[in-house]
Amino acid sequence: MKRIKSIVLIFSLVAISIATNAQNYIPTAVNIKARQEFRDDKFGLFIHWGPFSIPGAGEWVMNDRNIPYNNYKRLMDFFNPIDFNAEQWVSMAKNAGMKYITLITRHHDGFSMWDTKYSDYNIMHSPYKKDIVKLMADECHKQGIQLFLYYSLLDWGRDDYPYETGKTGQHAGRTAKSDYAGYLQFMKNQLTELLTNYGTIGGIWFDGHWDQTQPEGSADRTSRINWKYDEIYGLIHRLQPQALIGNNHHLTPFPGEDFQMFEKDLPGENKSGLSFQEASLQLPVETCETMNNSWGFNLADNNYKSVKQLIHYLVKGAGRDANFLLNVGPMPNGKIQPEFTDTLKAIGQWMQVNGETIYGTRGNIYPPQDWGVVTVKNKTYYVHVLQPPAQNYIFMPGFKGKILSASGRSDKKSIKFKQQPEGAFLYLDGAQTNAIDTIIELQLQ
Ligand code: FHN
Repeated sequence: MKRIKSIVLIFSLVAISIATNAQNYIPTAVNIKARQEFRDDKFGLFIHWGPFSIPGAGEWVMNDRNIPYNNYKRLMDFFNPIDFNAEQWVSMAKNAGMKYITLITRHHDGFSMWDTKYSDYNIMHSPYKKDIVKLMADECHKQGIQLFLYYSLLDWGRDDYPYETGKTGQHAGRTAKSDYAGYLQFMKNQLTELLTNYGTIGGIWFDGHWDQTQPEGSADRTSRINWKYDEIYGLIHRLQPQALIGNNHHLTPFPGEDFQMFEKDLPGENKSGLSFQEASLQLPVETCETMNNSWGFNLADNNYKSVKQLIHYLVKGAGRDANFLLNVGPMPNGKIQPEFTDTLKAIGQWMQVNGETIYGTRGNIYPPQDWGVVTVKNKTYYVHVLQPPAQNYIFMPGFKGKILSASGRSDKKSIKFKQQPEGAFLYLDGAQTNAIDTIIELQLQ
């Protein structure tokens, strides 16, 4: 009898844990809709900003220079971005053709950019004393652009974060024993604030999981701690079911996540050494990239990418069915440097003319080629020729769909084509070409 009772007990415990487990996460209808809209949006602005911007040495300055946390924290006393203007930032993103903004609310240094009850290390204790998340959320809602919130799972200052097993933040000067249960509760409290006080949120962008794993590419990337994502993700989906959860762990998506992100890589590529994971075919995919080589404001970084390079990244991403989240690191005074604003303006002008070939399209329908990619909307295929071919034609190997017509998108003039069993040929002689992207529109049967 005793044995039967314990078997029943074990079964009940297993059933309860299955029921609450993110493994069984079934996205709600609003979440599925939000995923589709996210895929349609294609282009977003990433903003890395906070007291870490003050030294002008990137957002990792505390870790890179081994600054003890109690010294580093003093930056809060100088963070007074009097030139910050949410209206200007949101307009800048919209004019660049971006459909959403992903804002750092708390990076690895643990500074909270909003009025949080759960940590004194926050914007209300800086001389600025205004809730940045609120200012941005209100403006995003006003201008009709989605706001996603970046939230670091890793914390370089708190001693309840399991820093003993972490890869970074080792010179912060922490000695007390960590306590993940306490830290988890802290994160849940903060996430509850973010998801209740700022209206509708597009999603939560987690980062820092990799602090507790072997480096990317290692055979075993098991986390040294149990983050209890089912609790964290469950909370978010309960508070705002449409909010999309993504986690920059550089692994295949975990149960409960709604989109997958890549960092500094197009899905399927691994130039950064961070992207060994395969691109998800089920979830929306996003890739983020910097305008120079830094996320946070960096006075020494002049490695600016050209407008052409960034448009190519956007187009190549769309061809692979991925959104592009392009970063700016605003200056500590709240202004965004002209190298960034000029580039965004130019991308916006390109998007005004060519956005139709990007927004609402789907990629991965035809594989990327050396000459470029294809984006698709219904029966229209947009052939993006990014590298002009040496010969006078584009060859689309293995292309099977029946082409009814082909025309240059800019001049609408017909383009000669030929279809053979081995693929399609599009002839470019006489076609209007473009130095950034020659777009050919194919109508399919
Ligand atoms: O450490 C961060 C880094 O500062 C930045 O936020 C990027 C953005 O993808 N993510 C982490 C590195 O993987």
